[in-house]
Amino acid sequence: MDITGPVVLISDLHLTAEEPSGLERFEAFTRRLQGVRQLYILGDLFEYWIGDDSAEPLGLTGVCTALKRLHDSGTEITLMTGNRDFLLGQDFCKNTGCHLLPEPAEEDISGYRILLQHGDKLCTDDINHQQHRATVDDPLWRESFLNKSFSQRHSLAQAGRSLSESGKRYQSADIMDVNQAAVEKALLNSRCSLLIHGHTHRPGIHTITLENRTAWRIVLGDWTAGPSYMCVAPEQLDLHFEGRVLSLLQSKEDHTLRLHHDA
Ligand SMILES: [Mn+2]
Repeated sequence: MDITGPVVLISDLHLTAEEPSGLERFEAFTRRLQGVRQLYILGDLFEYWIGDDSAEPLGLTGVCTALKRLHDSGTEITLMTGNRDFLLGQDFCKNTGCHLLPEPAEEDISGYRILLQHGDKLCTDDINHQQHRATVDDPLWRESFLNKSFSQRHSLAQAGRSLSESGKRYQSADIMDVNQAAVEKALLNSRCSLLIHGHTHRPGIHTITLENRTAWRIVLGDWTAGPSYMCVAPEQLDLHFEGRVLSLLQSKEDHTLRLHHDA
């Protein structure tokens, strides 16, 4: 799989020392990114993160080193947090050379204005998840959590993870996907006709007809089957996942985008 664009977006790597092959895969991928102008990470880089003192005790210093090396080689790294690693903060960014990007964000990328989100906040049918997210987004909750000792935070996170794993088994496939009305609202509230998000682990490109325009929703894949990433170049957006490529190609005549499947 080729890295073709000056800007690359990834999400949902769910890196953890419990799966060393994932860490190796990420480090190898960052080496392939040398020369890329900008890397966006749209959340859930880590399976969990419980404060910026986590890297060493969680066995994740290699990831930080790989990011720092990439940054030092000239690639700008822009990081949005996800629902697993929402506690990534300024110390992590300082150590790795990343910029933190608040969610949602509208960014100018290779001539396109693109709405970026992790994606879980678009899954509005998942009421339990939205309640949990509202709790952990509260600055008072965060302050009190981060003031606990590392081992207390670790126990709480482990308990939360096992709850979330068992909870998922009882939810229907539909509930875990984005809500169409939430997607339309997010696009209408923005000046964008492109939305890129992750979280659902359902990579694909979907067209959306809004009141006044056609828009596209691009979903980044997770990394279970290998790196999934999006390259954004001035006339072409390529989504790589599971050994496939889906592309949006810009027409030379009217600058509209059309979907192209690989052979
Ligand atoms: Mn997520």
